Amino acid sequence: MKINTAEYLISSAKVEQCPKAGYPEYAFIGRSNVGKSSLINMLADNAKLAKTSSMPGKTVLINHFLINRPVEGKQHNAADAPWYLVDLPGYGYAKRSKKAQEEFEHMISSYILEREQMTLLFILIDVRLEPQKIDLEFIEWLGENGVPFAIVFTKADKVTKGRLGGNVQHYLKVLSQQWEELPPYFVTSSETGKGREELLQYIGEINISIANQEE
Ligand SMILES: Nc1nc2c(ncn2[C@@H]2O[C@H](COP(=O)(O)OP(=O)(O)O)[C@@H](O)[C@H]2O)c(=O)[nH]1
Ligand SMILES: [Mg+2]
Repeated sequence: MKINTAEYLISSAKVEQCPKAGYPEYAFIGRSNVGKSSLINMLADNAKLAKTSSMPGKTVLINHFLINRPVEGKQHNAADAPWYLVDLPGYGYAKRSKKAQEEFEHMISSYILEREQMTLLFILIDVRLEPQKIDLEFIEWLGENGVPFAIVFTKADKVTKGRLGGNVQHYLKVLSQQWEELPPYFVTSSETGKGREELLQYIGEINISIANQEE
């Protein structure tokens, strides 16, 4: 699929405030600092779209971006159909108060469970790290709730090729203790653009199958 335009639309504190159009929606989530903003910018080929920040935990809003804004009077191809990209706040930010943490969890879970347009959730995992409890628990929660998701390993440029393959396989092995069938996964680097084509193609294929169902 092609990205013709990518623009920031709105930040919402609640799922009810999110945009109303029924475009397919792909949300990105992960621990603070996992590389979410960088990945979104890399996908959109716009270094400033989602603010990257070295200060974790700042964003506590649901950020909607519109990819491929429809042009009035012009038919779009399935390959460059409009979709929403959603930047969800990072979890696992230790400095939140208990109350803030509860509000945060409520916001995330209501978005994930109630947002009808949400087609797929991408969970970002720093490929350098041992599987983290917080991510594994989150993935388990998604499974319990039947939420469709895929895994995006980030920062692939930060490890050697050998360790990259080894870490990915190790992660999948840990997941396979929980899961009979492994989720789709992508290995990416925002520095080098690795994984961009694969991710966009995957999203494009889902968009096409949704468009075909609607016909
Ligand atoms: N080398 C490298 N650094 C990255 C990559 N992705 C993110 N970073 C760095 O990791 C830090 C956190 O990235 P950011 O996108 O702000 O993470 P977020 O908190 O998940 O949105 C920043 O210093 C980024 O420059 C990557 O693919 N490769
Ligand atoms: Mg960010």
